[in-house]
Amino acid sequence: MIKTELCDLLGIEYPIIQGGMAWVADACLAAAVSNAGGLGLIAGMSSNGEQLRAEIRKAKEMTNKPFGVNIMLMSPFTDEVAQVVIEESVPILTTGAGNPGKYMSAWISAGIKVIPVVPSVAFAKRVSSAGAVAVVAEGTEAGGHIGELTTMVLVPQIVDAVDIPVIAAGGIADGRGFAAALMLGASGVQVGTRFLVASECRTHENYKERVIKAKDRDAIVTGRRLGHPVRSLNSPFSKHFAECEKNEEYGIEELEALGVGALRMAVMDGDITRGCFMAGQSAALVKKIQPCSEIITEMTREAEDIIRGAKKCLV
Ligand code: TUI
Repeated sequence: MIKTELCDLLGIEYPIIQGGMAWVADACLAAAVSNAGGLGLIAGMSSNGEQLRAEIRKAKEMTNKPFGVNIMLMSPFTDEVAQVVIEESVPILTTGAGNPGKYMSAWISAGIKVIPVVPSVAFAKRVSSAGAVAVVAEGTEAGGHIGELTTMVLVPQIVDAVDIPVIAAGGIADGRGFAAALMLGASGVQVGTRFLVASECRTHENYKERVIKAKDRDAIVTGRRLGHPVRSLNSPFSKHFAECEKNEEYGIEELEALGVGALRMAVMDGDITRGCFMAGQSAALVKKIQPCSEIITEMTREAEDIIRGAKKCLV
């Protein structure tokens, strides 16, 4: 059995947390992951305060287990969702795509456990000093908005730099990645891409099919010129975006406008031409649609077997 300090900290059975994927991570997915013994998360990104409140209340109806909310700090609704999570007594928050500093003391005073996603050692130290209970060290293999360092080098450096549990993210989609993350010193893993194809996940069937068919080099990065690189699957949208990005005639605002709504069109409508299918490099490791409980138990069983078998390397 795999049990780490993260299990006690968050009140979960398996040290696996689900990525708070914008438009994707709703109450149904979060409750399914939490009911399966991991930590489910609702994405605050895609909703305003009242929509998020409704989603939180729905999740409370669907599970008695702990679940959390991810707050995407580039969202125009950040101030209101930051307040709603306090009013709704959400026990755990992850944050992404920015510095949660200005909200930390209010969340901590409300008894919320805050777990920022961090792309660097310096930022991990900063949020740890500000009262984070753990960090998600997210490597550039991840889907969506990403940093520059790989999971392999980022995780051990952050483990060395902070005294709080480190959750590894980016490129982890099976028991091998899970076991490797624990060997790097992580206390748990965050999994996004594999949950994109969970049976309980709302992503359109075209999106699930794109993830399942993805090959090793299909998850590409665009948006570097905008200062917020995004990893998504090769698609007519991503090709067009990449071409416009190279073309100096396109200004920053025009490029920003190109991306608006593209993720929603992929998730909700399965729009193959206009949609942006965010996914990590681990898409190539994702083979089939499965319930969240099966994903979690399979990853855990594989990791346990690998860790037990690792003794064969010792002579
Ligand atoms: O946030 C994510 N991944 C996301 S958010 C998202 S929604 C979206 N994003 C961009 C365009 C359109 C829609 C899709 N995927 N992951 C967590 C994450 N946080 N990755 C990197 C960071 C990060 C980056 C810089 C965190 C902090 C930071 O700097 C803080 C500072 O002040 O130095």
